[in-house]
Amino acid sequence: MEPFFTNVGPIPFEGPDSNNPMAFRWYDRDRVVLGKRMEDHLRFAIAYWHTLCTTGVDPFGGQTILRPWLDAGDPMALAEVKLDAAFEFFEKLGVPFFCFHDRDLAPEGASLKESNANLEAMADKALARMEQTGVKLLWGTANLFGSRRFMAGAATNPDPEVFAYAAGQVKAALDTTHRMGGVNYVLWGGREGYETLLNTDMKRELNQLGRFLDLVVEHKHRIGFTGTILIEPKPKEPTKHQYDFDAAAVHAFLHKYGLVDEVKLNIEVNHATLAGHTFEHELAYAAANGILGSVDVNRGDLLLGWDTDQFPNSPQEVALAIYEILRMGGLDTGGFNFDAKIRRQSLDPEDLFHAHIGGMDTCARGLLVAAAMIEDGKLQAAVDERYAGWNGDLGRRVFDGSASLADLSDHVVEGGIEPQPRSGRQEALENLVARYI
Ligand code: XUL
Ligand code: CO
Repeated sequence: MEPFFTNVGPIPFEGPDSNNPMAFRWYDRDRVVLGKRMEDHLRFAIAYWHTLCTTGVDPFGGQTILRPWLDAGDPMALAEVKLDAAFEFFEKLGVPFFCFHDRDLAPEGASLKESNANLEAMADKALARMEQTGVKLLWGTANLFGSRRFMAGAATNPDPEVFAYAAGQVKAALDTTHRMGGVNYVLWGGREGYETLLNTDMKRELNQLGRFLDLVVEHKHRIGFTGTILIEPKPKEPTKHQYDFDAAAVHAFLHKYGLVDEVKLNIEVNHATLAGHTFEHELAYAAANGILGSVDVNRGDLLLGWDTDQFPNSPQEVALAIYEILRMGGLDTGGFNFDAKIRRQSLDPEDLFHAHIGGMDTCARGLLVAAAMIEDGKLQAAVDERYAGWNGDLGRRVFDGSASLADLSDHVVEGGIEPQPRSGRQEALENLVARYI
């Protein structure tokens, strides 16, 4: 096998003083932070679709990024060339995991049967590379949005034959993920939404989506897959309105269909911001409700209103997100998947290394900052102090059911109570955060 990334060797850790662009300055995988190795906190994964398949195409222009496996030729032979480059990249970068869509690992065939056979064959080849390199699978997923047949949705399609086709595709992708030792399976509903209510029966579509998820969970148990099923919320793009809009919408959906104990969330930065939230808001909401599973780490662009999927580069932003993750005890089967792509003008194979090294270093710095925030404990102490009143008798009576609405009224009226507002100290806390950066 000829190497593809001929100008780059394994990426070493050289520390913050290094000027070597092909070295980590912060990501030191064996460094122990809060009792755990950095690698085990962050569980980095490479997104096969962006890292290997990005062509630079945008709505105004075609392919700019050239790769041998993107040339014309026998699709299975090209998929293998791509696989070799992928594992060379994973190994040189030193990441523990990758993630894939069925159709970026193996090409679509002339029928579902043929596509499934392609996927099986490529999974065998991937498994061999996984054994050689020790790189593992964080999650697999099915592409239920690219093909023309899914233009009106997959599970939410008006045609039950499309629902069945999608079911068949997910079955194959989940079976394959299981066979490859994947520790999660992701469902991102790329076209599970609508363009116009004029042609949409929303109630029916939601029931279809609930039923589909039920079938996936049932199949997971049938085959003995012990990984986590994850839904990835996104408010829009490609659809005008997507049903799995944000963490709160998915949480309500899981409750309605009785799946809240079966399914968790994969939260993505740029999806959170498209929904009008911060990344840490989505993480905090999911963590507060026990449904945080994994993250797709990337960033958007404040001045562009779409999903730009750029690599993270702000340690402060990432630190606030990791702070939420650490506070909930860390990701269990989840990890940090770089659902991020290089820009249209980033043509060189080396640009892929710069992108991932920067993203990994940003997350590593974010982890160190978040760990300092936890160890110092001042932020948590300020929050504890703010709510301290709830630990008293009144707070206890509200929650143990011993105080009715009338009792609370009496408490205030008879006690002549006038609550005294206290400062929220936002600026002081923001300054405190700035000290850790
Ligand atoms: C699309 C997106 C997907 C999912 C997997 O915005 O984030 O790549 O992560 O289908
Ligand atoms: Co994603």
